[in-house]
Amino acid sequence: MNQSLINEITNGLQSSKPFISPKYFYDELGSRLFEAITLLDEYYPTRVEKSIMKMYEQQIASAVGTCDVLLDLGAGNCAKASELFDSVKPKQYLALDISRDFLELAIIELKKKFPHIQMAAQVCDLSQPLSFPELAGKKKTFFYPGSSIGNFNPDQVSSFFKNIATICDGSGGLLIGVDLVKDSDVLQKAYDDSLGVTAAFNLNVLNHLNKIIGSNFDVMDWEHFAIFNQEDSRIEMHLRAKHDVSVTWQAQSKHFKAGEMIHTENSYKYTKASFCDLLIKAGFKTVQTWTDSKEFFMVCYAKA
Ligand code: AVI
Repeated sequence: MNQSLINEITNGLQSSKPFISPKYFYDELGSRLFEAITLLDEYYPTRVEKSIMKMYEQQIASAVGTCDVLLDLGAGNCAKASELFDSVKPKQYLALDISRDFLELAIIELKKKFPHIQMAAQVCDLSQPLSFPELAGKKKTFFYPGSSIGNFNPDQVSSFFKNIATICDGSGGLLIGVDLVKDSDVLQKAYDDSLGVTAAFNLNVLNHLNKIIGSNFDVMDWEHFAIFNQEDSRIEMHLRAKHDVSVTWQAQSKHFKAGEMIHTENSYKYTKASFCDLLIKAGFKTVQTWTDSKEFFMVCYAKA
């Protein structure tokens, strides 16, 4: 067992406001449950982002131009980035993701379809600073779709954008999708769907922790809770104890009273202006934006 992971998770669970990092959602089952979420009617971001990418394909292609390296942040099954290959014409494709599960298989399949592109997969935690010294001097396009940026807090977003702008070093840029502020009912349903897929995704993090730290969480003791926090402009996901629960792991134990919660995820929702402002303040020179007709979601290209 990796002691630093155990310490990190222990700090979260033993905190006065217990939390689990959302990066622990993505074990094999978690990745599949997330894929299932993206197919739900209520979970509009994936569908709407896809429609924006399709509707403005030409404009986006001419804004982004071609590049030497396409860096796919949070690549998953690599399907979204592969749609860009024809327009961006990368010589090299680097797929990064926290979970190895889909990544390597997806790359093997993609290599068959695009043998002229040099491809590599790298497991990577995007909450840590990125560095690609081996790519210095190459024109880089970073691709970060799906509003995964919403799972960072605003301070982390600023550092993340500065990190990318610095790596770009005056050429290339960042093509990114972000979910926008909207009616709280629509948001609420997207994170508390009628089939309970999001509930299963949220609860599964406890099974994943049991494997990582040897804890004895029982998902039957917990329930999914999602709420839109207007003030902080974010959906919060929590796990709420259905009754008093005691959990033990390693040499640790924690008692949760009935109703006590573990915070598992924030999903920030931005306005068009606030998001562009963050990109410009981080050092990008210009930002072009595309949205759907209801302004539910936005795709941006920030030029370095
Ligand atoms: C991965 N990320 C952008 C999703 C989101 O919408 O914040 C994760 C998710 N959580 C619940 N449903 C989907």
